[in-house]
Amino acid sequence: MPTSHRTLDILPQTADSHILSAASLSLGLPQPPRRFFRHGWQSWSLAAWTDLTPLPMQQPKLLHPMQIDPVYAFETSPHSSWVGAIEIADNDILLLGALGLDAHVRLVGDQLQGQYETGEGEWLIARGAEASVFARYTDELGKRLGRKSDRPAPRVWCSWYSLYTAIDEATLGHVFAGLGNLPFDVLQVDDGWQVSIGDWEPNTKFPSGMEMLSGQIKSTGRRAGLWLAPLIAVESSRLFREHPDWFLRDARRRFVSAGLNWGERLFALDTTHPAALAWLAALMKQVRAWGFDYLKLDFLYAGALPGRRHADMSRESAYRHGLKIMREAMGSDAFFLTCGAPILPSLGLCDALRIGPDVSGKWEDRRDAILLSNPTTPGSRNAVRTTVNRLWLQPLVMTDPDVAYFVESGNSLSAEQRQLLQDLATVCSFKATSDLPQWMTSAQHESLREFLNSNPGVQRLNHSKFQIGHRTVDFSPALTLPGPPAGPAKIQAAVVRWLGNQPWALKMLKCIDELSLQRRKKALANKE
Ligand code: 9PG
Repeated sequence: MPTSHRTLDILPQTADSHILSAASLSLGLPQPPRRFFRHGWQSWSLAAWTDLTPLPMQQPKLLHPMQIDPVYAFETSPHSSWVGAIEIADNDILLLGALGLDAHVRLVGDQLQGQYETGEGEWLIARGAEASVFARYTDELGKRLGRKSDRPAPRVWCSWYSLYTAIDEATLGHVFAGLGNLPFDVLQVDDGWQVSIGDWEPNTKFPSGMEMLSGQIKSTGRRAGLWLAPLIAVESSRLFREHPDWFLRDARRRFVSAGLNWGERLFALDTTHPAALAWLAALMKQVRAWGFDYLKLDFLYAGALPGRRHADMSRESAYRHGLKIMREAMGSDAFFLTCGAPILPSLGLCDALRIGPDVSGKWEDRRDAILLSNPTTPGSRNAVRTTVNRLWLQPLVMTDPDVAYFVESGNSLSAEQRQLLQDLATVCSFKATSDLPQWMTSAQHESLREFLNSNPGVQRLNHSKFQIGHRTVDFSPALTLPGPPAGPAKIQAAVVRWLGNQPWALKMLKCIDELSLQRRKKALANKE
């Protein structure tokens, strides 16, 4: 396909916008901008307004495939996936946004540049107030990829942030009973039920099987939800051992890394391989047959990693093809939440999309945030920051900000920080928690009930401030980025960065996490 480069020296006037086609595009800026809006590739990757100095490279590098677009990890200029924007002056924003897949934006000197990885595609160039340029962008994306359905988001209880992988039949049964008549629409079972990542059968902690588990949830009048990560497999899984040909490889025929988690290397399914696609469709049908109709499909970025594929397709088209096959197989009546998902290629095919990294019981982890310069790891401040910067997606998809906390035990969040997460859920119109009823005081139980039942009016006052009912809520304490390590922290950072890139050190961390999980489980058993 012939590819074209376009150069524009005259910017659009305020409140003006236009669409043009080009493989690559350069916009000459009259003066250096004040700030740059960068948009991370997948759910967990950073979205934020930053100054123009390049961000320090986030660490560990071993986790890049799992946290950012690994192709652009070493970019030195400010970089953004699909859409970038600059602030020229107060209320004067210039947005450059791709309307197709596999496109990136960067700021190089006095030029805002856009580039498609393959072929030519459309670009929107819009100038005006932040809210209006992003509204123009979502409008055009909606025409091409699809818009949000009218159904309201369900209110979800999810097992992850209280129990992590320490779930089993008895513990979940106890929790479900304890939730009583709290107004949840879905009880969602997260990671921990499966034999292995890749082998999606119930493990020995679920001896009565998956139909029993979904039946137990449905008997309370709610929908049953299940977590799966269908596009990855760990090295030790049967799936990977039996079907190595279904997995992505690089030009030298080595398996492409999809990151490292659960103490193992992760590999990525080729979503253009016919047998892999048939397996994915059968898996979705199996999960529906078990009785689950709220599916949280996670670690989906793996389908769009660079590599050699069975069919010659761009990486994000290949991912979108896989997603479409899964959507068709699960049925349009299933509720489909995508997580760890590349943003643009997920639009129009799922009901809801996680738009930030995981929350956690910590506001900010010093090791991750400062020593490793990593804004994508689980942490509530990271989650609020990226989620607020992705609210422009709201007309296109239900935006999942992750769970809010109501209990005081098991987390170190302040009352204000817990409130901020609850307010973010209200702003997103997506309410979820993992709190255990056994850990709630009666006052916390009632405030959770009130939160789930309430429907206050929400009005955005500016980028970070919202009117929620009668209260004004300001998310700005979460939006800035911590600075690079300084003074003695520099030496600490060098050591932690080195350790973070040793697979054995990451495995050791996993063991430490596992020990603290066991302690949590014991504490839980003692409360029962
Ligand atoms: C289950 C969890 C939960 C959670 C998901 C996802 O290392 N990482 O960068 C990393 C990020 C997120 C993550 C796991 C690892 O969590 O977002 O809600 O379902 O998987 O394992």
